[in-house]
Amino acid sequence: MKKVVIMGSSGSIGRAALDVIRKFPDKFEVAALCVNSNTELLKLQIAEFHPKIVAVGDPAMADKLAKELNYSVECLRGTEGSAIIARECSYDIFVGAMMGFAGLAPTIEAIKRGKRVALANKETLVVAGELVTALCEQYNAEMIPVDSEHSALFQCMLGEKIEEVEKLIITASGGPFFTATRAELEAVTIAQALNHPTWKMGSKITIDSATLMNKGLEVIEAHWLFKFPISKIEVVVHPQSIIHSMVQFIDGSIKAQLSVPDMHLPIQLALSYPERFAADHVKTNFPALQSFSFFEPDFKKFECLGLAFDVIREGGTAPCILNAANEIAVAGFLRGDINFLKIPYIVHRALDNFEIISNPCLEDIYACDLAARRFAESLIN
Ligand code: MN3
Repeated sequence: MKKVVIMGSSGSIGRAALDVIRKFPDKFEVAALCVNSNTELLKLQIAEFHPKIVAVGDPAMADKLAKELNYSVECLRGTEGSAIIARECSYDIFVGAMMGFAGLAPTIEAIKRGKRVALANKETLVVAGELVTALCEQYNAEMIPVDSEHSALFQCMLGEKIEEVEKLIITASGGPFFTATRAELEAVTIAQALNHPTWKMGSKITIDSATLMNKGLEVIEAHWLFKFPISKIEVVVHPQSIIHSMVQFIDGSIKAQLSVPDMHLPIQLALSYPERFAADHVKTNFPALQSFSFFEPDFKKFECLGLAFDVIREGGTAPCILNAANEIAVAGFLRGDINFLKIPYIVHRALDNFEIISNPCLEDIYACDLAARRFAESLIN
């Protein structure tokens, strides 16, 4: 029986992880759950999965929940709460499915204890890839990707030698504005941007998919996860989202991992690996799919994608600035304060505004994140 901690249990990945655990009650049990503020859903999850401890990011919501539960379950508060759980709780697998930069601190705690980290929070590798991968080696922690593209690359790489890999080909759905003109992008509404063609996800990642920043973050994530040079990572638009990514080898052979889009599949594998468990979450019917198509991404129209390649070449704190400015810009767009094309503009301006620190320590990363956020906020106001 593996004990699982889920950070971000109210989000789409966290809920899917609980679906997998529900299906395999003899394999997994829930040790702890963390949410940012959705305590209504957390209460239902506590009643069903009986974690010994939970954490709620919003301190007032945490206190309210502790009272409602009559203190029958330990309820930690604030951002420190999830870090305490990662550091002190008894568990085997840490599912990192929280949103944004907040995922970094608890993930580092789990790595330092040499746990298996099922990583869905891509920001952890984006902002601190060098540091985090070094810590994984130092503490012998195992990082298994949950992001569908990285799970695909991971599966294609099983049994292969990294030196025999020629390139990683990451597929992108292209998002809802794949065929839109630049003028149409200028006038995009929040509702249009939130209407993703193939995946149902949280609002931040859905906007990132519409700007292709999500694909950019995934390129950075793949670079660190597989320790692979950015010059050998390619993005190809594949609107059906059936091929989740591909690996091309030095002899020209290509391996791909396919299925209809369903996050249960990569989450289950991250929990069960090195085994595969029989499950019927995912049903792929080829005749019904009919056709696959592929296109080159438009770097001019989707500036965020090119910026992501740039920050990896620059290194140091550049990816951290990109991520912080993007989080603020996306929040601004979702509030209706800025238009869609202001998102890449703000990220670009933030990258131009700061000196890049090479080989940053964790304190540098925190300071850089805060400064880039403040700068991005000032551009919105
Ligand atoms: Mn993805």
